[in-house]
Amino acid sequence: HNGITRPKGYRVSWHANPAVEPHHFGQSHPMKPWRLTLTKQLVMAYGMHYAMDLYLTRAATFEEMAEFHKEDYLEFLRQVVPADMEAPEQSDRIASYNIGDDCPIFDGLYNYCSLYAGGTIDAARKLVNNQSEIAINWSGGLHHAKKAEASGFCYVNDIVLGILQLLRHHPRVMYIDIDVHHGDGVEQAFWSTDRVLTVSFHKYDKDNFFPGTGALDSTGPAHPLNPGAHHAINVPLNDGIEDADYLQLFKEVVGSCVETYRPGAIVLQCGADSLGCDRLGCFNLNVTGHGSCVEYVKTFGIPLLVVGGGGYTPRNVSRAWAHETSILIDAADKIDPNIPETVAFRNHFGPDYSLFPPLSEMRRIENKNSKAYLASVVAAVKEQLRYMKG
Ligand code: ZLM
Ligand code: CA
Ligand code: ZN
Repeated sequence: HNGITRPKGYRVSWHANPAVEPHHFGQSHPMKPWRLTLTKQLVMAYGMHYAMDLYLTRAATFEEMAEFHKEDYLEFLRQVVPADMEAPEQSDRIASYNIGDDCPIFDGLYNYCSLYAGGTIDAARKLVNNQSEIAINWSGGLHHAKKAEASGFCYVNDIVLGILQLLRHHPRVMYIDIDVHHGDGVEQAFWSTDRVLTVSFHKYDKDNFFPGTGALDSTGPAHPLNPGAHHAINVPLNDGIEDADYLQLFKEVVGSCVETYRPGAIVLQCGADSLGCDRLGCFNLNVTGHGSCVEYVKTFGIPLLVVGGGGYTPRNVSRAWAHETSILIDAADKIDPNIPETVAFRNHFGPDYSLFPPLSEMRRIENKNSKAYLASVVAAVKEQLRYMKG
């Protein structure tokens, strides 16, 4: 075959179930599971699947999801149907679980949630069992879901479930989140423990950008005797940040965190809504800039669980996640930047048919992050890490 062979490098496992892809959130809802189909088509057209162990993931069981979520909430997700949205006797429960326009009830909802959660749980177990060094589940990364509440297109928090698996073997796990939104659900789940260090980079505007949390001084529980104190790191950003500044910031923050915290495993959420031209995002990152963050995390050589997340311009989401897959298998230099003639749905990648279109120039949003501001954020994080060391 003409695929990519991987003489050395890490063992990489790919965890997916195509049954996730046809689920539909409803007309004109920004979240499109179909972007996973597009990603897989790109990965396969480049032959990257030859360089990974491929696993068809199973649905997470009710009991597995109940390791984080409340049973009554999971029971609700399991039995609710779209028609219940109009049933008055259900309206209290629907409201209490935060079902609505962002998180609608659609056909197969429970199946969708259990499939993407099963993928992340399986991926974490592969790492723990030493059967893989880098495990990828692009259908996961749904960082807003709470114990008993849906939020921001997320119903079940697969990341929390994956981290709980990793914590069975690793004393410390680091979570890194490059989605344009704050990783609030993961932060909240591990707020009171020092066994997980959460680090989120995000657009922050308390009143005008979802979810409104993740300020620089939101660093963990206020009480110094709470073990979680100082173990939440937030990197709030303004509109329009670009590759070079983002990467420098990312390296300084993540590098210092890894050095200080010495995690046994890393979970990296690669939300692609931080790319330029995203339907919901407001940053100016290119596919290469986003990918450089993944490449940097890989250099630590620490067992790595990679998940997806947001990303609302499907052609760019698939470009980014295909490029990042190539980085993880050490094949980025063997990838033709011109998208292969053979790829399915090739029309989506026109008119440039490039893996690296100039996203930062196509809808440039004014960069509101001064060098001085970014330097002050780095200084604050380094100060926080001094406290963390105790
Ligand atoms: N309205 N339809 C990121 C999650 C972001 C909360 C404002 C709902 C939308 C958005 C839904 C078709 C991740 C909010 C929004 C309209 C209250 C958000 C359905 C357009 C549509 O056209 C839409 C009827 C919808 C939702 C835009 N929602 C944009 N931004 C955020 C949630 C998830 O990327 O971080 C991880 C996967 N919600 O701003 C409102 C305040 C509900
Ligand atoms: Ca984030
Ligand atoms: Zn997002």
